[in-house]
Amino acid sequence: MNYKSITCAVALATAALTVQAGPVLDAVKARGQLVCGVNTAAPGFSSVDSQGNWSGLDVDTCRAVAAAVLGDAQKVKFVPLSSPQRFTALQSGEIDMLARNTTMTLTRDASLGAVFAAISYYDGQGFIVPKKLGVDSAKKLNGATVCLQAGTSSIQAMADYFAANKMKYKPVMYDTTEATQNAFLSGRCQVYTTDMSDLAGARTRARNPQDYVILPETISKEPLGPSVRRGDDEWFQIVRWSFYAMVEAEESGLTQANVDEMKKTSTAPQVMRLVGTGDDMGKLLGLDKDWSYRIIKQVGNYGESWVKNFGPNTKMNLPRGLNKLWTEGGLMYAPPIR
Ligand SMILES: N[C@@H](CCC(=O)N[C@@H](CS)C(=O)NCC(=O)O)C(=O)O
Repeated sequence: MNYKSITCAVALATAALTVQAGPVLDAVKARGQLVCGVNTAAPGFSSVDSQGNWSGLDVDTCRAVAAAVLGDAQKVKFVPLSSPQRFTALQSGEIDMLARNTTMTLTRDASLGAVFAAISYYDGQGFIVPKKLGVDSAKKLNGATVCLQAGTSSIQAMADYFAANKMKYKPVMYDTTEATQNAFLSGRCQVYTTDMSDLAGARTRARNPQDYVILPETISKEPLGPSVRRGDDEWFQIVRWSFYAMVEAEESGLTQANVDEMKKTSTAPQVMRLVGTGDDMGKLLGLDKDWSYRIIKQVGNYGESWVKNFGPNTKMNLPRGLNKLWTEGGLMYAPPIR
């Protein structure tokens, strides 16, 4: 046997292994509910209305996992977490997964007991300033007083950018978004810096949004995505592929509205795997054959969720930009479900 055929034999043997359910999957099934850590209020990612209904892209990521695992996207308990609380909640077992506009960085992925399962939103950090400050570029912020939120990746990105550009600033730190934004909107600092997606939300909170301007520079990469606790590979796979199923559904033209029809009629292998009529992908994840069909039916594809939460009919009204599919010039790309 040459080296290549040995490698193939090993790969086949591995594929034939029976899948063990991880402890988190067992616990979620026994509880009949997924516990998901989300933002207290980040328009587009997660927010709750006066009836207690949650919505947002992160909320949909949690719902996709519940649909895959429990058969019902509604079986989620949302635990609102502030920036400084989020990783402790994951480490302690208070939540099964974290989907809270959280940036994947090497430090977080390697040292906080968390592991990132996917990137669900490509963001970047920016600045908002009052128009009357008369500044049109981040390069003109030398000496500014800057509002920042504790426990966020914004602090390091800010320090890096100012150091690289040989500028100084005075940081003013708050624990919650509300306190940070209020401080900025009431003039206690001249600049507020955070993810571009958050800046859009912050401006909507101003009494006169037109009095504020978001500066053109994006100073960092902020790839946001769901994470799970270290040590349960099976659970990691479930969260990762539940999200990818939403992206693959968009690539394959599957929507909430057409998925039933496609389940009945499609003969395309890629579509058939996703709607549960082709090769069984679920059993490799410890799930049933309809896991991804339910995600599409109950939650929708990635693009549907994006447009519902950030699109032109929302107060966020953000350009899809890097979050377009790779086939349309963006970065959103799901490894194949086959
Ligand atoms: N993506 C960044 C920032 C995420 C973040 O926490 N942003 C703040 C600023 S808007 C936020 O969402 N705060 C909400 C809260 O603490 O309730 C990170 O992962 O650190």
